[in-house]
Amino acid sequence: MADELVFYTNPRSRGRIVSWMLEEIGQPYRTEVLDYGTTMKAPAYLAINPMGKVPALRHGDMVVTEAAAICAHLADAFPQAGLAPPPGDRLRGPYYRWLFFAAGPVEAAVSNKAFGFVVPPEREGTIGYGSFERVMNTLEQAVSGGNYLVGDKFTAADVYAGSQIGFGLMFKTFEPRPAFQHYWQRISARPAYARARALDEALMAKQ
Ligand SMILES: N[C@@H](CCC(=O)N[C@@H](CS)C(=O)NCC(=O)O)C(=O)O
Repeated sequence: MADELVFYTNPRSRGRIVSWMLEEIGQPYRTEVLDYGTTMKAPAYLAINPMGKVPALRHGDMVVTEAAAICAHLADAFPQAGLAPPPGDRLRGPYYRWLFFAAGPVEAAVSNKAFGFVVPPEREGTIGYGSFERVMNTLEQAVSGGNYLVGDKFTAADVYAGSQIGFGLMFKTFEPRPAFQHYWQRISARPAYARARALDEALMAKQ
C-alpha cells in the first residue's frame, strides 16, 4: 500500500508522543515494536533510523524520524484533522515557534538539568537555551495565555510540547508550576490521549 503508515516505537519511549499524534490524526497505521539494544540496533532498523532510536514513522516510501518532526509531518499530511495552521496562515509562525522551542531549548535544558550538566552563567549567552529558568519562564508564559499554545485551537505543537510537560511533571524534571499542571490536565483529557495511553499500556503488558 503506497501510503501505509508504519510506526516504529517502544511503549517506554518518546514514541508515546507519536502514539498520541497518530490517535489525533485518526488514520489507520501499523505498529512495529523495537526492543532496546537488540532490534533497535539491528541493521534492518538502522536502515530506517541510523540513530537506532525510536520513534520513527514510515509513510509510504518516506521515513520521518524525530518526534517533533513526525508530529509536524502528520499534521500537514492529514490537514482534515485540523492540527496545524495551514501554510500562509498568520498562526503558522507561532506554531513553528513552539514546536521548535520544545524540541530544541526545552528538551536540551531539561535533559542537561536531569543529568547534572551545569552551564556556567557566563556561557548562557552562547548556549541556545540560555538557562533552565529562562526556558521554564518562557514556556510558562506560553501555556498561560489561553487554552492552547497557538491561537484558540489544539495543534500538533500541543501534542509535542504538552508531552514534554507531561513527561516532565511525571518524572519531576519539570517544576510543578500551576500553569504547567493546568495546561497538562486540560490537554491530557482529550480522548485521543486516552486511546494512545491504553494502546501503549497494552504493549507494555506484553513486554
Ligand atoms: N530526538 C529523538 C530522541 C529519540 C530517543 O532518544 N529515543 C530513545 C527512547 S525515548 C531511544 O530510542 N533510545 C534508544 C537508544 O538510544 O539506544 C526524538 O525526539 O525522537
